Amino acid sequence: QIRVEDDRTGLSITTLRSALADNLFYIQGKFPGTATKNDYYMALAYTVRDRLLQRWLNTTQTYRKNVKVVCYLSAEFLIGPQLVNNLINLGIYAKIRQAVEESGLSLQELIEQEEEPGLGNGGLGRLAACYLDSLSTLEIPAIGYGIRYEFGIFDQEIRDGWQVEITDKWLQYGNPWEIARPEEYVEVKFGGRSEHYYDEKGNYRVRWIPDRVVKGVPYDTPILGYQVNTANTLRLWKAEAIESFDFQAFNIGDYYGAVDAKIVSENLTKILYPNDEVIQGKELRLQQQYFFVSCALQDMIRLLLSTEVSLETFHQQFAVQLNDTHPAIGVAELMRLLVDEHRIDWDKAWHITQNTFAFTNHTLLPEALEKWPIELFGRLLPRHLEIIYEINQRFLDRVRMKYPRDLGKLSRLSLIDESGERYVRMANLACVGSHAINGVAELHTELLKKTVLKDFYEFFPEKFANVTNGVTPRRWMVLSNPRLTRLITEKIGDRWITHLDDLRKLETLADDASFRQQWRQIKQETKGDLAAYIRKKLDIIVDPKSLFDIQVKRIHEYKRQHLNVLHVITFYNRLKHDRDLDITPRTFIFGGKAAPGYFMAKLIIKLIVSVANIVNNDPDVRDRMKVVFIPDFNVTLGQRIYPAADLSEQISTAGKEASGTGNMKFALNGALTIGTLDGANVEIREEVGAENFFLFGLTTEEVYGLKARGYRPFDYYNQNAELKAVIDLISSGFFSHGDVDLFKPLIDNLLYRDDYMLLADYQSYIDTQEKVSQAYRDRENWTRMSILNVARMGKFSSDRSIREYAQKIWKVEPVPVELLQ
Ligand code: DL6
Repeated sequence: QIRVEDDRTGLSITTLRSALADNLFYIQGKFPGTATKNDYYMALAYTVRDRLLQRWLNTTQTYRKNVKVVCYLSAEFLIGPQLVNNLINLGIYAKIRQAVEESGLSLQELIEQEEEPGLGNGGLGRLAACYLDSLSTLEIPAIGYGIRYEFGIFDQEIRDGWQVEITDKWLQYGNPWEIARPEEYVEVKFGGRSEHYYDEKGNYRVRWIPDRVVKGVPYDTPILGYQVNTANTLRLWKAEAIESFDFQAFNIGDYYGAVDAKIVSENLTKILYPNDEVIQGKELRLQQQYFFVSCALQDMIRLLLSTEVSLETFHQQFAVQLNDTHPAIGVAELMRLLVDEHRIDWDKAWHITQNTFAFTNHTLLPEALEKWPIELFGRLLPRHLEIIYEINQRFLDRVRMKYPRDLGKLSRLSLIDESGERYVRMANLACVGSHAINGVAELHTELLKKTVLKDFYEFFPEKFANVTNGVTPRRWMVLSNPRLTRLITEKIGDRWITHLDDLRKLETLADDASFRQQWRQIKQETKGDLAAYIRKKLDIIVDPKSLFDIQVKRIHEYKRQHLNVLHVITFYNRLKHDRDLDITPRTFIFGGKAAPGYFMAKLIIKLIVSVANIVNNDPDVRDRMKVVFIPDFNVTLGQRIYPAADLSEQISTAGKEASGTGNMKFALNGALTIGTLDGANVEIREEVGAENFFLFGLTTEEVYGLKARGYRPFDYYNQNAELKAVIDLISSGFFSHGDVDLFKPLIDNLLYRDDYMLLADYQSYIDTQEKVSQAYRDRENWTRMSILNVARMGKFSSDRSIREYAQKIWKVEPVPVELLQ
């Protein structure tokens, strides 16, 4: 009997080759002779997507049967390139490679064609992506809801040392991973007024008469779990104009007017705001937030009603997680939908709403707490403002009962900031409208309870919980570090990929010299790959045998890339003073984007590049140090960089970094950490052991204490000759062609303000870096420490985080998917 495989699902090499050729012809419309690499990439992507569809459609089908679904609402999803991840999760990497090679192509070259969807700024968006991966892998029903930005995070170029932002046209050649569902569009209203009336039964009602309506069109991307049938959906919304509305609103025949309306509507989802920790309060941003949240909630209601289940069970059908305050308007929107549109009475609607939402806070920085001027808010969302006032009144009545006459409490807890210009406080709305509130690392949650959310903690202590962040071992190890994955799997089997605690089995191997040799060899080869990349892209030669000391993350003063630079210059000065100094050679590697309007962050990049130019061209220090700024740090580059690190720089001022996740990616790949007691560093150190972690710097309490006593950075400068020499060298124009003004803003800031206490931490940092250098010389022991770091990283799998959310907050269970159709 001859079995013929379906071209779209078959997995034999012959079928895969023929599917690739077919897709090239029928989808890309190309003969092999004229096809570009991108055509081949697209043909391959469609070949893989075909093999995903059965799982995806069966998953969607399974969820129609009354299962509780997690809806993760996030303004950002930084999912990274999809091709390899899907190959790994489908378990067909090797077969596809063979099929591609037998077709005369290089898989690596095709992989490099993929434009990553840069739909996020950094940690918060990447965390959302790791969580989607874990939700699918754990077979938990979930939908990610967000925005399909046409232009994601800008591409970064460095010109003359300065960051230049280039538009990210990630959709220009099409996106093979998404499927548009125009028939499932929803309408979203803006502006206008609310009208209060009595309905046919004499009940008091409110309706919203908007002055503008926009269409939200969903685009779905499958998120396949690792070697399971579950493929959850990431549903991103694109704004479009509603033709009929345009033609009613504008005089018929006013063609240009109608076109303008279309442009205005579509602008809504054009661009991702490129700021992470600072809010800008732009009207379009509030429109974006409301737009995707309204689309998502309407979508959920439609899903629910299509199964003929009562809307009053909404909170039993959906657990909606607010990823920071960006989707917090959802609290008011769900109330509006339930009360105004579905005529559920207020108290019942409030019960549903509170039991639906849970809120994750991702920052302690006051400048990141979102608030919207009342005038703007009321103009855009007049009905929501009324609803927020009503929620506030009822809530403040309870506050008054609990704390009679405490006006301070009342004004701090109020959803409205009335200390000057009036604002709606989104964090307060999220706290009041949710049944659970969490921080993203133990220290962060504790600090939330003591500082920014103190009054809420005192009022609703039962709502608070901690869920420490995690990262997915599929992307951040299996995909990005295939060599180490192979070695580990050879030794302990492959269960660790979904049960990261299994890495503990490596502990005993840390004492095995031949295992250590293999471990070292792999790190060396991976560093060699990064060195080759640096040479190709930047024409800088770095020595893979030197210690790779890496800091990659968004550029921000609190993350203190400039403290790292102070060390680089100290290292340089020491070498210059004593040319025979027996120093451990280092390559200092930096990467990260600065928010376009953040002058100081851009100046820090300029400083790094300027120092690099001097150091890398100074024959006195040749072969002993190099400094590299790798432009355009993104997920794809992260996959190259994390596995190549010896040392991970996690040096934020204690009490400022909520968690960090880069710290986890580095350590999982065998880098040792130099870090402060900040964010999840604290827990990483607890897990890997203090002896395998390079700790320095003030604790959070010491930071607070020193600030309270009156911190005088200038005294540190004055009293520390080596620090003074470093600062003076920058000020002298040594790194800026004699320009003494260039770095003055940065230096003045350090000497006279130093909000992030670099000067207070300088000596401790330098001393600890010296310990790092010494430790690196003992290669056997360093390797031992590296192995133990990896062995003890089990806690930091996003699978563990998702299990905690599922049990503590969402109350959801896995629902395995069977392939029925
Ligand atoms: O929780 C994910 C990530 C944390 O690991 C980082 O420590 C934190 O800085 C980041 N927060 C943001 C803030 N954006 N907002 N709002 O990106 O979240």
